Amino acid sequence: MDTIARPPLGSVQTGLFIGGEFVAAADGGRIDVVSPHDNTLIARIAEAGARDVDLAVEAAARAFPAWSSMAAADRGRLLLKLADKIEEHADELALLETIDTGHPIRDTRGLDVPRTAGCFRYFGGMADKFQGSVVPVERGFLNYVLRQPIGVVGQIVPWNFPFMFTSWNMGPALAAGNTVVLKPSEITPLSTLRLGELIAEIGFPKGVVNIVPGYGHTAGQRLAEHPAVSKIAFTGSTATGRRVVEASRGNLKRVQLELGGKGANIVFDDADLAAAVNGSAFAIFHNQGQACIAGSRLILHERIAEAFMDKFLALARSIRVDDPTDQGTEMGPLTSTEHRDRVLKYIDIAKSQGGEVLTGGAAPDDPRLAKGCYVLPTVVRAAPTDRVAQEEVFGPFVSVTTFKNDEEALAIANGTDYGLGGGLWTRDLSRAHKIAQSIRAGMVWINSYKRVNPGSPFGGVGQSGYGREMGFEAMHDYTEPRSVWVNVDATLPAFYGR
Ligand code: TXE
Repeated sequence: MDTIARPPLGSVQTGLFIGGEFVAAADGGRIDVVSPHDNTLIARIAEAGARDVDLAVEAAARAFPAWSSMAAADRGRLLLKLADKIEEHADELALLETIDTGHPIRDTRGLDVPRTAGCFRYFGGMADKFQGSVVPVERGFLNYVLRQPIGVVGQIVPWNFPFMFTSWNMGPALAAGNTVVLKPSEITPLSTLRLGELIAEIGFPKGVVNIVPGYGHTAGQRLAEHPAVSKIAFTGSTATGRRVVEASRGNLKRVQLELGGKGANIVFDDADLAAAVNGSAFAIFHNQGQACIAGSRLILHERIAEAFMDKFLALARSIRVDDPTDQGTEMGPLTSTEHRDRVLKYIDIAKSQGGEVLTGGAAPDDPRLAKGCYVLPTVVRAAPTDRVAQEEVFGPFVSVTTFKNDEEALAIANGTDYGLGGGLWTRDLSRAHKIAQSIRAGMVWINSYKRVNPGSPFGGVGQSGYGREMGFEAMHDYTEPRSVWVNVDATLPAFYGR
């Protein structure tokens, strides 16, 4: 690394990872990576431009024939080794992710890193278990369906869970036999570059994985439009997702979109209140609210609203906001100054529409945190149609509203353009399932929130995108079906009579 702000970081490669080597950018471009804790420079890395993306795609295309024809179990074994390697380096990777993103160290150590290893392990095991099928067609014919890898896959990853999302993208793509060009966010590239080093150490064939940090409008745009890329997977904002769809038109590549969300979190009057308060706080404040599935709209039954809010506000005010490298920190800074400013702007927007800030609504006044991107846990009473209850704020910012009956709760929950995650808290079994089936979302949690597992499909509907990550769904999405017909014992009709 060129610049190391904190000694425990050690050294991380700063080049682009193309064809199994770390190389400088073709035009020598650099990106400054800064700490969200105090905005000091952490590293200066190579900036991929369009030319570098082209080189990475060429490397991936060269690697594709051998990788896709390798025994699936051998591909799986490499992914399993990668999972082990991540666990061996867990402490170092957690610290790197914390310093780059601002996630509290207890979260990167307890969630981000183990989930990343777990995802690679899941898809390592999946590689040789994912099967085609035989279709019962007419007598005399055998019809079987192969699941073929798609080819070179482009993946554009955001800054909110950079390490974990890298595994969500790479895991199924590689297990299915595709080769990958992944563009991490320009804001948080470090853990993914370190992953590139581990991939090289393990002995993945050169060019199977290529990592090209760069800006969206240059490197991201080129990857999305590249004629030799057969599928583009994008995680990010709905607006940029639309641009990716536009860019993908040229070669009609497959597109998978995991976009924004505005998670409804409904608390019914028969809920276990203590559990609902705790779960709802995790739903919005974990990762500083920078999660597409965050429970950013609290929808409370009017009978329990006051009791719920007393406890919820007390909990929100007690959350320890501090330096993310400190073991006791519960909430760190947002990941960039630009994003912190965007979140703070929503506090003015809320007020301008009559919203009432019940707690937070500002940066902490602790002088130790003054240079960082910190925002206090914020709770705002707002009408369901207000902008803060409709638009993705993507910070530790939750809007609160009340309802009178189940129908009204559901109407509020479904009253946005998004449809990613949603939760509900109740002891009534039939209500729980009924509402779960009626919420417009890709994932619903009952008496819980924000659970994910590499086996369970993840993705959204509406403006939250399409396609699914994780599980068998992801393997389907990273393969093409090929239907093969065999005449085993059929007399063909004489179409032409001769
Ligand atoms: O996202 P962008 P931004 C939402 C969240 C946040 C908002 C804006 O609401 O406040 O988006 O964040 C790459 N072609 N989410 O501006 O622009 C970019 O380099 C190809 C939700 O950071 O979507 C980065 O790698 N790629 C979310 C990635 O897209 C382009 C995660 C995300 O950036 C590109 C992040 C282009 N023209 C933000 N422009 C989630 N779903 O979890 C940018 N990129």
